[in-house]
Amino acid sequence: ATLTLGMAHAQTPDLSEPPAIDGEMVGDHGSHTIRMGIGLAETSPQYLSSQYFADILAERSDGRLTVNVFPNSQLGDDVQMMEMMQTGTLDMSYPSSSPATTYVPELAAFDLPFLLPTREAAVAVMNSDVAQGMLDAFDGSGIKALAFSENGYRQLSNSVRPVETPEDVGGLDMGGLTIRTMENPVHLSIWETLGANPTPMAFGELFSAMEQGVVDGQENPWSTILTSNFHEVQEYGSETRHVYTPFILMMSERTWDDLHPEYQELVQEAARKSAAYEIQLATEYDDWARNQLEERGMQITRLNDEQIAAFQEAVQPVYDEWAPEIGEDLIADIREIVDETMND
Ligand code: 2Q2
Repeated sequence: ATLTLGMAHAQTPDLSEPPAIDGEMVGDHGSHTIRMGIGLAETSPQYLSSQYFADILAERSDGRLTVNVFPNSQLGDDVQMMEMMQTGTLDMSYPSSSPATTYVPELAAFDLPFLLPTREAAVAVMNSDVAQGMLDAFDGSGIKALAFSENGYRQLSNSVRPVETPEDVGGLDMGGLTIRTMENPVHLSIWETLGANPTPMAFGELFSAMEQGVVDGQENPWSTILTSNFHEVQEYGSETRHVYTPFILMMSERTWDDLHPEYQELVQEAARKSAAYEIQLATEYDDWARNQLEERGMQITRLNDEQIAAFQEAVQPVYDEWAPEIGEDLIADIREIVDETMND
């Protein structure tokens, strides 16, 4: 992959190779070139797993299905690329679930803070019938939602001060931090509740907004912070793990409807396999990326159980406000899946 000029990308950890591509060759049902836009860099799990998706399609279709992946928000940001898939001007993308709540409001369950306490619980929820129901709910919107994978546990970073407590966010007399959020109402609510000044913004504009001091901070998984070089403009990190965000692998329904049923089956199979691989890569990246950020000068505060509990308590009003909107039953179903993984 050609590296983007001027953005010296971090190297990657020792990542697992993708599983060998096996399975039947599909029949000859014509050739398709699929354009896919993603937000992250070539070193990210999102990009590496998208290449694996492309390899499965090419190999199993004898080269008739080609996927060209455009990283670094080159084709637009999450909201724009979802609109482009709806109108059929873009074939695929891989946004977070958060900006997609405009299509499927139930996805906002994933934005509730501290709902998914462990990766095992998060993966169990993403692989559940409840989650499949959310993917199916896209049908008819112009977007075919194929699979969930891991964007990951979101961590707070900022350029002003170390953050250990909710008060450090709100700043009391110092004034609240200006925090960029995804374009999602629950995230706005989280940071308002913590006393920050939340500013929704497309991911592609975030680096320059931080560089120019338009925002003080943002929140994303460590691997995103590293592979997008945020440490160059963010001095302080706090291991808040306040939300676990999924990615959703998506295809334009126009593109999907154009594919022969045998090709559709292959796309769905390749989506599930590449999503599982992406979760494995994201897992291997997470702690490594945090350590890399520290090596590159970021001051990262790890929070102990009491400090996390203080954040959980401080954002309780978010549940009070949003649980009725999202659906108490849906949240209860998710909590049941979470509890099952915790009791094992
Ligand atoms: O904070 C964000 O916007 C990111 O977590 C993005 O949702 C994510 O990186 C996508 O832009 C990837 O296409």
